[in-house]
Amino acid sequence: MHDDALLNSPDPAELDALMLIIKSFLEHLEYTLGKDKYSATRHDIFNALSYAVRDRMVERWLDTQQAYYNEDPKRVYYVSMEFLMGRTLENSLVNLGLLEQFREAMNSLGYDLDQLFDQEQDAGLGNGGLGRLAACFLDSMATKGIPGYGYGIRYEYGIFRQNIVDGSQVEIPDNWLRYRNPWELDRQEHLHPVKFYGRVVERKDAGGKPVFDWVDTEDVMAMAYDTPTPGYGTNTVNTMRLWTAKSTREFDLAFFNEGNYIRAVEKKMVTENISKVLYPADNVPEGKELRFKQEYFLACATVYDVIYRFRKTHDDLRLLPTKVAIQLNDTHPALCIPEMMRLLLDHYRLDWDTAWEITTKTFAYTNHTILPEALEKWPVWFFEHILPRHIQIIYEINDRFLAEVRKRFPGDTGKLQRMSLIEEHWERKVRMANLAIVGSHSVNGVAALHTEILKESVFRDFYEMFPGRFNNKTNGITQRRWLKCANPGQAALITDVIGDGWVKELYELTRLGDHAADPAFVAQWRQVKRENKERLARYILDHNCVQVNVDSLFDCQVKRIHEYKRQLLNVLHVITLYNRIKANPAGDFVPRTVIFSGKAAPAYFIAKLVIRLINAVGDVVNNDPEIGDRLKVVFLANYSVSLAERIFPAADLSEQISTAGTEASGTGNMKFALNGALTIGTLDGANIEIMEEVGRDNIFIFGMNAAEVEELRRKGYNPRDWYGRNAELKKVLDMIAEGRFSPDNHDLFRPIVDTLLNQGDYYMLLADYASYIAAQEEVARLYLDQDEWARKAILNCAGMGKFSSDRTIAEYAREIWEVEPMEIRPVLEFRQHD
Ligand code: IMP
Ligand code: B1N
Repeated sequence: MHDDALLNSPDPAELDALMLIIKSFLEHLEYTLGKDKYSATRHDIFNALSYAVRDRMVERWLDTQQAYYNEDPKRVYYVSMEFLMGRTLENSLVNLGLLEQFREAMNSLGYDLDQLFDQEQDAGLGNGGLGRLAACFLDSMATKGIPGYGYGIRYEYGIFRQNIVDGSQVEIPDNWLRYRNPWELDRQEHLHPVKFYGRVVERKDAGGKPVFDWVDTEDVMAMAYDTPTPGYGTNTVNTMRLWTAKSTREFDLAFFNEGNYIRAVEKKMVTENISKVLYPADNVPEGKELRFKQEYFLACATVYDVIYRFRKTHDDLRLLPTKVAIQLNDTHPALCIPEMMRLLLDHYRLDWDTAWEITTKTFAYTNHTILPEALEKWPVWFFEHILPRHIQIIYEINDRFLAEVRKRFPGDTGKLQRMSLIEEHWERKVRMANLAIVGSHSVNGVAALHTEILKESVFRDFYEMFPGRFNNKTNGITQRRWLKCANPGQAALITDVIGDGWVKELYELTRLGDHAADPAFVAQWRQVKRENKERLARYILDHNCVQVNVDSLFDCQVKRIHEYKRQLLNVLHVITLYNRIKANPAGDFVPRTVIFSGKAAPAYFIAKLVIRLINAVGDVVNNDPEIGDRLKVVFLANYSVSLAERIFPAADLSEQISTAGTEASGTGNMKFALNGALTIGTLDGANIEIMEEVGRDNIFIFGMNAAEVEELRRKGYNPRDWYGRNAELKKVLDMIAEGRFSPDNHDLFRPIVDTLLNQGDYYMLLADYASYIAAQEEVARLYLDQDEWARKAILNCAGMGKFSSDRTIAEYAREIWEVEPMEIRPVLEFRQHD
């Protein structure tokens, strides 16, 4: 042990606190994990430390939950198929205000806290923005003192790990629970049955009213695991409750009694498969039966739990909406709506109108996408087969709803067809968005433009019918994780000049604006960015064996690989730069390192081919001696929350180049700007609001806006016109098509060029190409003036106040949930650690 630091500590109270931390850590190492200093692995050290931290969190957690029980405030349930939490240790220490104490305690034992942070596996129970938004919201709800819960599924396998083999994505299962998850507590007593299959039997009750019994079902149990989610600088610690599937005892008995032991065990495994794996598709729905069962599994267990908790202190279910708000994170948990109706009707025997009023007043729905292919629709036969009672309820909702539509818009059969919850094609389907809109009192988009598009086009009929239901809640991110933890250098520099108020109130950053013209501050800012770039450069060397120039412009596009996000447009620019250097090898070029990272859905052929193309272009460019360090292209494997935390702080340029009108909001755009990157982007999603906040002069906007995209599509877009008219563009596409980047297989990248030239270039890369290239030239020009670049970067950071998820959550709380923040006072009994 190296406890000199301890012995030197002047303050006896401080010393006591450190001793308690050390004691707690050592006790967990010995008693919880059964290890001594000879047998402990680094992972054991990480786990023992995490348990010591969790203990301190649990005290405030119990206080918080007890206070909720005693004071009975209105609670919010954020229901989501995804929670992309990433790592927990550092964020918890920061939120609890214990980072420095723990650093010192671990130091005195000879451990470097930052190295221990790197031991932690990401909790990757999400695909991308939608899942990470849910995680940021939990942080902000606790920080704001909102009585909130996250409800989701405890997938045994999170988002796959991505390896790059010969330039291609290879998916590796993410067995994240293998080394235990120290943050969760299993709640064996919270075990709810979830029914599937079977049939509905109608009978009459004593009063002659019809009763619907759902019988002969196959039941699965949902068991709860709770993870405490602490707020920053408050005593509030909320709960994330994730469900895992367990077979029932009746199930076990029935099957094991058949005498075929192996078959019984097999059946048991199939049942428990429900929570086995996260579906890895982002912005495309997965029409699989297992996914449908997952969605109902979450809905059923959650609604049961919500009502159970409400009924601990209330009898009258009509009061539910005064005590409960349920926010649906897209339509994935929308089966909560018919499930709530089923319980109220069949179990609590309320009449339809009462049940419907309770339901619609309780639910609110957030839409996250306007890509038509991403709107969920489940075949009616899935319902008939798996949820026979729910389809009856959905038909009834639909009949009553369509009757209302008929009354409001007589004779408009087109409208009836468009608004029906049922799509009548050769395969009848339930439109989950229509169900969610009809069953909620609030429908929100996630950025101003996105909400306008919902109102004017995607859900236009619904907006006409229920104008008051639609509202916007522009996304945000938590500055605790995305600045304070991820970028300690920049965070400390900011705190030096404006204090640390920004950690709780991000609008404080406005005051940075006064320092943007201070040469000393600018110099420090540049120094911090440089150190972050050096750190990322080391990572790139270690993982990609590419030496990058730290003085080059770090040009980053990190996000899921999707055609609408247009990574391919970025590649076209890279090849253009390559050609320009080759054509003029002695010319002056602003050196760039173009960094890509992101996963493709395993079945998304073109997205995977784009990954191959990026790597193939990298092979050519990076190994061309004539190019030198003026251009490098790297693809960082396995984009994840923890890799994102390394990339954002090191970025100079943030690529937000989706076709206008396709990216609902984006949140990576906010993370980059907060970390002092300038944005090159289209007028899409939250980019527009970022521009409004940082000023038109401090962002590189290019390309068509959403109206122009629509207009061009209406007029008829022919990508070949653009190809023919722009020699540089033509050359780039010809190179890809002719196999310049695939010498061993000339046709390898043909399909990519085909999507552009022969399949209509749906996302209009060719139409935006020239404008993009021009904007990139402006970027390069500005980068020549490093001080001016830094000044604009500072102004970007200063303008990020609006994009805290604290602001977003405050708006949800006030305008949708009608919940009040509640202060948690510590209860001092039974305390071990204070
Ligand atoms: P939960 O919301 O059902 O998970 O309960 C959370 C907390 O509410 C518990 O940890 C207790 O502090 C409190 N609580 C729940 N039920 C009771 C009760 O019957 N009496 C007193 N406190 C309760
Ligand atoms: O949600 C984010 C937004 O910032 C992004 O713009 C948006 O693309 C993203 C089906 C989705 N929309 N839809 C999904 C994810 C998984 C899935 O199975 C759809 N993700 C988004 C947060 O608002």
